[in-house]
Amino acid sequence: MLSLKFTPHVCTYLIVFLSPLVIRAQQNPVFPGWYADPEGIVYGDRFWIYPTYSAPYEQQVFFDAFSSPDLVNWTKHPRIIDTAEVKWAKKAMWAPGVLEKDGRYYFFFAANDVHEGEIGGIGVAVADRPEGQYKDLLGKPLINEIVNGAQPIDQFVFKDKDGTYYMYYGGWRHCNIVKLNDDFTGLVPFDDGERYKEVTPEGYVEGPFMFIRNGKYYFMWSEGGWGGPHYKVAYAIADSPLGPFERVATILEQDPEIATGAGHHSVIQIPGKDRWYIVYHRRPLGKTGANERVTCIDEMHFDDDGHILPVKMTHGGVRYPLAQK
Ligand code: FUB
Repeated sequence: MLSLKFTPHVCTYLIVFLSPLVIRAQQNPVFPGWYADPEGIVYGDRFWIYPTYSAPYEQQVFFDAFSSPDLVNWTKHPRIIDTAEVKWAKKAMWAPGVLEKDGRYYFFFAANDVHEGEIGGIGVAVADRPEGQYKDLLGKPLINEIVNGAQPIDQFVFKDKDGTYYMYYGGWRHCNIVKLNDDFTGLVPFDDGERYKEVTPEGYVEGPFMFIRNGKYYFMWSEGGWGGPHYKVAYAIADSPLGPFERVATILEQDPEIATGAGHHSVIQIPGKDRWYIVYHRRPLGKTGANERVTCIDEMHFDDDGHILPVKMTHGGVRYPLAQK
């Protein structure tokens, strides 16, 4: 029978070669606390995640951010913006969408769970650093009105190949696309004079996301109710940022071995590489509270035809040291 003596040499071997496995075994969720709707992005040599603080609406009065050099070790940046700064926001601060432009960091968000005739909707803030402090850019919502039945929440800002900035947004099963002006202070009409175009795909509920791979536009969204177990993510592939978006398949959903309610995601591409990670929230097994949502990351792969393969949710999660690109 093989016997193993724990000599100093063997102990060193175990620590060096097995510790990454131990870390992987504990990696999802990526940071502690109830956090949902995570927007992941690479700024310079760090990964960033900007999530919703998942709590009753009246307690959702701020945003925290998280940064990491390797998708494993995360630093919390508390309260990068709150309702004291955004005077029109009272509650339900949700689902950041972020980007850098000309050395400034823009932070789009929704507030107030707005309904017809109320103040609220999609706002935009700006800072000189990814961790803020963010300042409300307009002093009022960028989009307050309800157009085409879409609640103004869950915005995602997308820079097209030609430099045009589009924003996809919408709850209540409707998705609109708008064009943003250069300083993100307003909307620019499309060529036909319209400012809003509905691009809702079959099954869409909320949480739109867009990326380009090999020249194709991948449009993604969440389906089902975010408070329940059946929440999931689906996608379409198109030749234009305006669609049409024909539903291809579900790529993320509950797994009885891992978690329920998986959805409202974003996607991180390692710069310059065909390497992709899905950043999403899910509900731990045994939990049923709507706000019991945690932020996780897993790998996202494509088949040879460019279709997204179903994501395998894990407890182990991922690791990618940006310094070793
Ligand atoms: O977290 C608040 C809301 O839950 C988001 O805006 C929706 O997309 C859903 O995830």
